[in-house]
Amino acid sequence: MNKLHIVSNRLPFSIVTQQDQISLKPSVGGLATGMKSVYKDFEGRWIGWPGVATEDFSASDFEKIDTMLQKEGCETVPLSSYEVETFYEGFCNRTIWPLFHYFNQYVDYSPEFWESYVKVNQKFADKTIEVIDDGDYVWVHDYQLMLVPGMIKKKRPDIIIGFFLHIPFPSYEVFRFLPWRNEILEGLLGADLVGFHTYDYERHFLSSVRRLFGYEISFNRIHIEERIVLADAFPMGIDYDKFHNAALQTISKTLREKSQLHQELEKVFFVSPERKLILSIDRLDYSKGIPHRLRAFEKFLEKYPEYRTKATLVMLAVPSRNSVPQYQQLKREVEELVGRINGLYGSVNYSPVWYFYRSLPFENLVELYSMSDVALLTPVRDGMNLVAKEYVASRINQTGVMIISEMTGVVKEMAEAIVINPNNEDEVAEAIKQALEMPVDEQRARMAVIQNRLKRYDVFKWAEQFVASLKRIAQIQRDFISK
Ligand code: ADQ
Repeated sequence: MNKLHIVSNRLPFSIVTQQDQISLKPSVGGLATGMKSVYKDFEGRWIGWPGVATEDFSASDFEKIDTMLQKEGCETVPLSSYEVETFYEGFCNRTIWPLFHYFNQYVDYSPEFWESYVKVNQKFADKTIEVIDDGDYVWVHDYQLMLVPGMIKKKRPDIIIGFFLHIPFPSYEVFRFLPWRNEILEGLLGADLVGFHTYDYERHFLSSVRRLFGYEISFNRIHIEERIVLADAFPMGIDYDKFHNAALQTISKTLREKSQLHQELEKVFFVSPERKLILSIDRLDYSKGIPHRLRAFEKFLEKYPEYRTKATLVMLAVPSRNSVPQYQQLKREVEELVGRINGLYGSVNYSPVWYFYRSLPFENLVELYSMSDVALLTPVRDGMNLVAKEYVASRINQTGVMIISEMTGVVKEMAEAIVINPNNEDEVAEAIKQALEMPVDEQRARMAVIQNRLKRYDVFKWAEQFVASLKRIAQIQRDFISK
């Protein structure tokens, strides 16, 4: 049987140490969910970093971790703390992430970061090559590993490789800033299939390939000497049923079963039944447009005083990349804005913004999704945005309104939402009003269409279609060579 191996920066487990006991905690993220269905079926290995630096454990403990992961079908790529700093926090999060999200002013072009990126990508490629058998497939994920396809292809030209980028691929005018743009493209072109969330990102990629290398491109096929590379769009979905079923359960919970958060929220509604909840959930990242959202909400309260006391913004931000200065600065900015709005419009019985700087368990997340009248998501740039899809899946009675930024990948699947430009604070303020006043029939009509779409194309379908394309390209490649 031909196996399918997954390669991603992080393995689908995190390492937990409690009273000197080391254990593995499975990741519940979207990628892990989608991939579990394919890599188990194909009996492949998952190659990645366990999320801890080698120095954090003794050699024998690290060996223990390695053995535990092996049993779960994983192959470990160990990284030293220097590599974590220069590869992951460096080139990945201080060079590629800001550049690909159009934050050129934040990009750090240190050659030291690039050198580390090359070395670490080689480690991932070498580990993958060790486990490959003839006829296997490899699926590499995301911006941390863009050189890996090329590195594998160099040693194993016979292996069919897929690559999926989870963040935007920027327009050529932005991509060209990168001193190592040619090397990155060469790395990606080592894949036989390069996947993106949207057709726009695919187009940007093809345009960079054309301009930098001048390869012949017909439709979405790139002709490189004796091979073909296919670029295509695969919008990533979520585990729709998991969110939908959890939301169903939330509704039927008895008082005792409800979480503290749920009970607190119900108390608020009891005191003021007309109170509306507006929800926003993201990692605390400058690409998510969090200050834009807060300023727009402030404008909304300023312009429509009748909503002071009647509308609360529940804002969840998951701590992220704390070691990068721009993230620390963003955290301060968000705290100041929250403080300002609550100071201006708050009272003993009313906090305009409830701000939680933490990760919440799945159960609480679903409770919030199902209790919120509006989801307000304002990224200034976002590859897809799965939160938007999770909110939709959790709306059992099909009420609820989605306000979504036009700068996200998900907007392509949500034409029925209220679409805004996050830089236009007046427009966002008006959108909040429109959402809060939208008749229930209209909410249901819009939500039903989005739900049907997302239900059909869930994370399992996404993975299945990518793998099906990978198999098709294997055939195309063979036909092309035999011509
Ligand atoms: P992210 O930038 O992390 O992903 P997103 O797609 O929104 O963004 O996924 C975030 C995930 O974290 C969601 O599943 C959400 O439920 C969870 N989450 C957020 N806040 C949480 C909280 N407070 N507590 C618990 N869980 C929380 C990157 C790209 C995206 C792309 C995905 C997938 O930046 O554009 O959609 O990969 O490809």
